Order: sequence, then C-alpha cells, then structure tokens
Amino acid sequence: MAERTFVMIKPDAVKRGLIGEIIARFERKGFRIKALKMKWLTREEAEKLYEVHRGKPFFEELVNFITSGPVVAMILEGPSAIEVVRLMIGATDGRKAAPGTIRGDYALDIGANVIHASDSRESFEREYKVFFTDEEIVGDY
Ligand code: 3AN
Repeated sequence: MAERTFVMIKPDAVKRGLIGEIIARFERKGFRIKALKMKWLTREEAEKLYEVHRGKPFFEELVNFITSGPVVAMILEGPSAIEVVRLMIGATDGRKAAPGTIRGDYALDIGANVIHASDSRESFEREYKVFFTDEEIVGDY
C-alpha cells in the first residue's frame, strides 16, 4: 500500500552538490515525489523538527548544523515508504552505514550525515508540516 515519508537533504550534502544524486536514487527506486522545497530553516523551525531530541547532549550541535545552510525537503510516496527509505539512507553514523546506502556512500560523520528521513508515521506527520502545507502536496500522477 502506498505510504508517504518525509526526507530532508542536509546542509552538508547541499553544499557538496549532492542534491541531484540523492534525489535520483529515490526516483530510480520508484518513489513518487509529492512535494519538494529548498529552505533555510530558522532556529525555531529546526527546534520543532528535532523536538524529540531536545535535552540530548547533541541537541544544540544538531540545531546549529541544520541551520548552517539551506536544506532540500521532500515528501516521497510509495510502498512501505517509511521503512524502505530508512533502509536506503543507512545507519546514523556514516562510518557504520553499509556501503550502498546513501550515508554509507556519502557520509563519514554522525552529525553531518547528509540526509534525514522519518522513522515512523508519527515523525512523518510532525516533520512534513515544518516545511509543507497540505495544499503543496501534489495529486496522484
Ligand atoms: P537518524 O537520523 O538516523 O534517525 P537519530 O534520530 O538518532 O538518527 O538522530 C537524529 C539526528 O541527530 C541524526 N540525523 C544525527 O545527525 C544527529 N545525531 C544523532 N546522534 C548524534 C551524536 N551522537 N552527535 C551528533 N549528532 C547526532
């Protein structure tokens, strides 16, 4: 059954010119892009996005990093999108992410790790709303 997930290409990947390569992987896999936007998050928006990590030792670093440059956010749709996209991005720590995954192929850091994707339905619902209104999600094509 078609499911939606939220994906964000982080500032490190945008600065390195990896937007196209990363989006191409999702297109080739067969996901439909339902919304797409480049945005420079404010501190307030970043804190909302990473709400669940508030209080953790790396929270400040995380918010600083994610607001250090523009990001590219998208909503993808396809079968088991949440689980499949998480498999495609790989482990959080770029050094441990399996080769062939996006982080495994492009990241060596745990903070600057190229990409974010929702890990649950609840995360998706919270995260996409930081970037998109429901009117910005395109219809079936
Ligand atoms: P994931 O993005 O794989 O779901 P989470 O949810 O554990 O990883 O962490 C959210 C974000 O916080 C990660 N994308 C990562 O960039 C950052 N992060 C996680 N752990 C650390 C850490 N120990 N030091 C710095 N940043 C971290």
